Amino acid sequence: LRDAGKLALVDGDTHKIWKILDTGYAVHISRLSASGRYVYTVGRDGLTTIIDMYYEEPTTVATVRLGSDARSVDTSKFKGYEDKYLIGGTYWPPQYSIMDGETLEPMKIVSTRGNTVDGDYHPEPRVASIVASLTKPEWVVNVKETGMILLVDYSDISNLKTTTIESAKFLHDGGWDASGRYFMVAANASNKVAAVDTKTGKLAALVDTAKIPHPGRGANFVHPEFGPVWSTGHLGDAVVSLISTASDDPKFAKYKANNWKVVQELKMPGAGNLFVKTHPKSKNFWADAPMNPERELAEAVFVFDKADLKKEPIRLDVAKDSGLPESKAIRRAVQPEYNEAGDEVWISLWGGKTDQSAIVIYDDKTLKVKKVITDPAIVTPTGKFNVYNTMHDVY
Ligand code: DHE
Repeated sequence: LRDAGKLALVDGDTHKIWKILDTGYAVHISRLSASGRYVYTVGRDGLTTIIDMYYEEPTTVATVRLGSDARSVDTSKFKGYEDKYLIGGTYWPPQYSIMDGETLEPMKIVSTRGNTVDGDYHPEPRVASIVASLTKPEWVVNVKETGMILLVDYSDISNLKTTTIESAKFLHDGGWDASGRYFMVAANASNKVAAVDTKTGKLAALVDTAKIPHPGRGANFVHPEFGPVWSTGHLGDAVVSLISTASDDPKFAKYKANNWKVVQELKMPGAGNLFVKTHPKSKNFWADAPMNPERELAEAVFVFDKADLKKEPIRLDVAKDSGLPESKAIRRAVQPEYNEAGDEVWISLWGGKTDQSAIVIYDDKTLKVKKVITDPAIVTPTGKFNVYNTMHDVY
């Protein structure tokens, strides 16, 4: 609940609000512990909170200030290290910190200052996305202004090993490909997506894309013609780019020639996309356009049929479907998020601080509204993080 500086925990079965807890200022993202017991939130003021969901009522059990400006946090997820450490990245100071996963005691503070991929010195490169590997004891830490991707190996914290991979400047958000081997991250102002091979610890590719890719964590599916793809929307172009991803699975060997190419651009009715999402059990692919200046695009989401992606997407008018009275201000439909079963899609209708906002829940098969949560406490909802899907990188 961005402008309220709070997090709402919502019961996915009953669609009822379970508890609302304070977080940092303009809370940004939430991540789940490997166990699924803890939620980690990070506010833009750097305040990170751990919420224990195994109490009678979810309870904030520890907090730490990572710095004064932050966007990203994740836990350690590799077998034997589950939730042992927490890592937080800051915009200011330019650094990442590693903390004890339970107490949040700081253990390591590592500056990101250094040279950019162009060779210039940068005094305050910001830490953008951080994602925990499930296949190795490491985090992928993306440094915006230098274009450096750090693979931080936490297996021996006292002898911290880091691989620094040169990619492209202005790294932002990203996610895993379906195999969990490649990390795909937007170098948004360079109109590129970097693919990092975490098995070899090297850059697998730099993919030229349409303008300003903005994937969130992206979306993975097996394309009927091109095989496994990871997708990103674009703030600067009216397309969704599908990038062919390599796979060790012999059944996908025939797609190898496509790897690391944009194999299709889905036509969106306008630019201003922030997030895309799909689910292995769904035949749909959802894309928002909250940053488009036109109301009929910003207040809607667009649903493609994965079996026929050339077909025009279905437009769902989220603001109208919310049943809320018309508003002069544009209420942005943002960030489709599936439930664990893959049969519901939750969309935030992000109104102004004093407007009534909503979370609109669609039936993924019928595209009909299943439920609208308009509790007055739901103030400026933006990101939603299904516990199971966020724990297991299902997107
Ligand atoms: Fe985000 C992800 C940075 C504005 C909602 N955003 C991210 C990530 C980064 C980032 C680095 C990846 C985190 C990760 O995976 O570890 N966001 C920034 C900015 O610098 C920017 C552009 C401006 C700012 O000053 O913060 C910005 N972000 C926004 C918004 O205005 C959004 C739409 C509403 C809000 O809540 O602030 C917004 N960002 C999100 C969401 C995610 C995110 C919901 C996670 C998406 C997911 O599904 O994982």
